[in-house]
Amino acid sequence: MVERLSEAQRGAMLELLPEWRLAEGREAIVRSFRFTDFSAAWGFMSRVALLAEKMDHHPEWSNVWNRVEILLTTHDAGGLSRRDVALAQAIDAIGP
Ligand code: H2B
Repeated sequence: MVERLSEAQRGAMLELLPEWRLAEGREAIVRSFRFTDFSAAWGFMSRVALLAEKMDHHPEWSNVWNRVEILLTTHDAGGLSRRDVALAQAIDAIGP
């Protein structure tokens, strides 16, 4: 079982992840990406999907043509955990 971060830990986490913001209405972080076209957006999503599967931690996300919205939270913890931080950092390293 993965532990939910404390409020202080959440604050420290956000400092590590300047591109991410807290979601409204639920304990989660979100980031929006914009690419040149659908092909670039889908390529990015494919890379994130392989990473997520390897990390056994999966995003809630959506895509509209060149835009990708990613929301991270840990369902097993009922909020944010270090797994969200790890996946967010790995996603940041991929792109756009
Ligand atoms: N992804 C996310 N975002 N939160 C989880 O709690 C989670 C997951 N749990 N991916 C994993 C899979 C769990 O269900 C499996 C059994 O390890």
